[in-house]
Amino acid sequence: VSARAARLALVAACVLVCPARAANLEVIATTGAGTPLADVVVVLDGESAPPATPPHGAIDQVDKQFVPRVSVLRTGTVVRFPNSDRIRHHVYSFSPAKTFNLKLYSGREAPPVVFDRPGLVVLGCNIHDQMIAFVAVVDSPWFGRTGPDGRATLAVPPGRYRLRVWHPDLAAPVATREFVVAGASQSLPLSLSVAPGGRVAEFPP
Ligand SMILES: [Cu+2]
Repeated sequence: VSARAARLALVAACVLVCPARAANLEVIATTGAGTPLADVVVVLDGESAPPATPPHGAIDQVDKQFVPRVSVLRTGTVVRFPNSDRIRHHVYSFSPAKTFNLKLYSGREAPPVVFDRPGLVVLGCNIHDQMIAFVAVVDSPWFGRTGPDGRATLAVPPGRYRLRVWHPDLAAPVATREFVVAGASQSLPLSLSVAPGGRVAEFPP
């Protein structure tokens, strides 16, 4: 087989099985005052999603804080809870989407937790009241969380989606809306009003 024929066969195979090429969607989140806003969760729910390879994640405990404070995960993700502090923590959740209890432990003793249902899971530590973290569990593979610069980049195939936006400190919920991803890269500016210290914002179902 010549190299050219092999290349043509590869192209033909790809036309048959490769999904449409993903476009980069850049989320740029700021507060009303224009400050970059970290930990904004953006989810695009599409009509068909590729099957999940069993995904894994981790939520660490460092200096009596959960790291990261906000996670967004696909349903079915297996999450480890290493404890990097020299003191023990007791991680729990009363959230309906995942109720669990990792009794006082240190190091890597705690068994992993499978987040097997969509929804928001709020984590706490039984010993340290200030420890709080949020896990947004979603059925879609297309999601992101903004970093300290307020930005997140999602690779999403072109198509029509339902857009969900969430942050734990949202002053008012952001309405879900239809969002069209074109073939080219595009940006999604989000100006969000947050009220830290208030009630945890409801995660849009
Ligand atoms: Cu603790």
